[in-house]
Amino acid sequence: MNRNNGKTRNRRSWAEPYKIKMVEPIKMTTRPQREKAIADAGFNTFLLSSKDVYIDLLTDSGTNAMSDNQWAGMLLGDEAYAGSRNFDRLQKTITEYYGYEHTIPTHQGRGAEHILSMLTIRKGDSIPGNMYFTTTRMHQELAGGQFVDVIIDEAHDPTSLHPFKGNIDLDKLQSVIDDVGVAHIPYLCMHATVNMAGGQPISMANIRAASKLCHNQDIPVFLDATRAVENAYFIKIREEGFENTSIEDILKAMCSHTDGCTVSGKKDCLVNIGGFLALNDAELADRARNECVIYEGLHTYGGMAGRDMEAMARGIEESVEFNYLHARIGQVVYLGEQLLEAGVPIVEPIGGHGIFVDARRFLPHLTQDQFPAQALAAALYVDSGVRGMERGVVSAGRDPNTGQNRKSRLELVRLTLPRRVYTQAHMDVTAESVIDLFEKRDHIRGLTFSYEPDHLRFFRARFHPIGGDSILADAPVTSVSSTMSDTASV
Ligand code: PLI
Repeated sequence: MNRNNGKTRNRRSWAEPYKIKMVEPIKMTTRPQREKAIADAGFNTFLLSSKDVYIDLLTDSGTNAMSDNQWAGMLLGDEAYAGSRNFDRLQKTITEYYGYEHTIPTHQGRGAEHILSMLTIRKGDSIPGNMYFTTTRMHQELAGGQFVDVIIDEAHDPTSLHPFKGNIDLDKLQSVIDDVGVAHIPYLCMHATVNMAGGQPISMANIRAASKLCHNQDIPVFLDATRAVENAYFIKIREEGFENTSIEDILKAMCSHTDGCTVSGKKDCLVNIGGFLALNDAELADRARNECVIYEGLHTYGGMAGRDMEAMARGIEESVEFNYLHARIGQVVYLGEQLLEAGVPIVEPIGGHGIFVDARRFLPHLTQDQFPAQALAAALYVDSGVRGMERGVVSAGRDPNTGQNRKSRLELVRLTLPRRVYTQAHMDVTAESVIDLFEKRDHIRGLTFSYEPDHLRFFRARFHPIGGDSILADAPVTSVSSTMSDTASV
């Protein structure tokens, strides 16, 4: 297969702009070992021990490989409790690349979400956004608010080929504002890229238009810039007028339309831990520093070591290099194209940080209350030791007001690619396993809960297969009708 990022088949291939200097051995397991491991883990891939995983595509969060330059920076950690030099360097780098004036460091992305939510949301508020993200919505709800989805309809359709499925529907946004009133909208929560939609980007035109709509009505806009660099890559290759603009300039232009951002540094910033809240408003930043010292750590480290901040600053500089991004997203495309060629249903267009297999179409014999995406992730692990993650009805959780399951329209298994970690051969092994499973898909059993935690249940829930003890049955499984009660779709 020619690795050409979905363009013409005749172009010459590219290769990663780095070479491997150090390796981490991984264990090969047998199928009986994996059958036992997944049963012990309650058929939840989050509960597997990493030592039992062959190719770990659970997440791209904190799983990045750092460069020699970043590791060298780790030795320059200034571990002073207050006023670390590495914080100054990080803050300058964030201002240079993202454009915001004030940086509040946090232990990871959800720390920034917590601070922003506490400072801006009052009980009864509504927060419109381009699709929910699990931790973001949790913090919005804990602060007394409620998330309202205003993403375009195409985002909920895995087959739609819209190039910017992360876009905000301006009519939906205006009607939320009209319904609840400006006073009850603390901010627009804008994600770039949109994780739960399949790593789908938002266009510059849409960022500009949605921000203008909000700013005209004095509503601030905060960007979840966790994967904004990857979003900038899509703007460069898909949006007219940006072909010749650097990733750096696109990123800064995206941020310039917003009032601040929350970032999990564990993704684009090419590190293993850390995050930040960045703001333009000096007064809000000051209040955020006050919260930071309570929940995260002093406002010049926020839960990160000095060495972590140095690595993050260097990672940000590396993250905007076009050739790196081309290889990173090209690897995702390489995996996705193999699956598409074999007829495996995945979310299209292929997104930025992973392949999202459409479990509804993959397992039509299972109803959503049998957790098809959870079941498929468990079956994939048993087949080959590849670990993916459910992004469907289990992740969507329950409505805090009614206690009913939120029936997500998307029912996906995410195969997320850590940055600079795996090779083309790992992608081949993954694709072969998914394709083999697709051929015996009617042998995959549904699941039922055996333990359901109160919050963010997908992390720690446990399940049991329906009609047997193993996730893969010896014979085809017959379909059963749905009984799950649900509220509004998410
Ligand atoms: O995992 P944190 O706390 O560093 O970041 C939370 C977070 C915020 N926004 C977005 C878009 C995320 O994707 C995100 C975390 N994502 C994880 C853990 C993931 O596996 O996708």
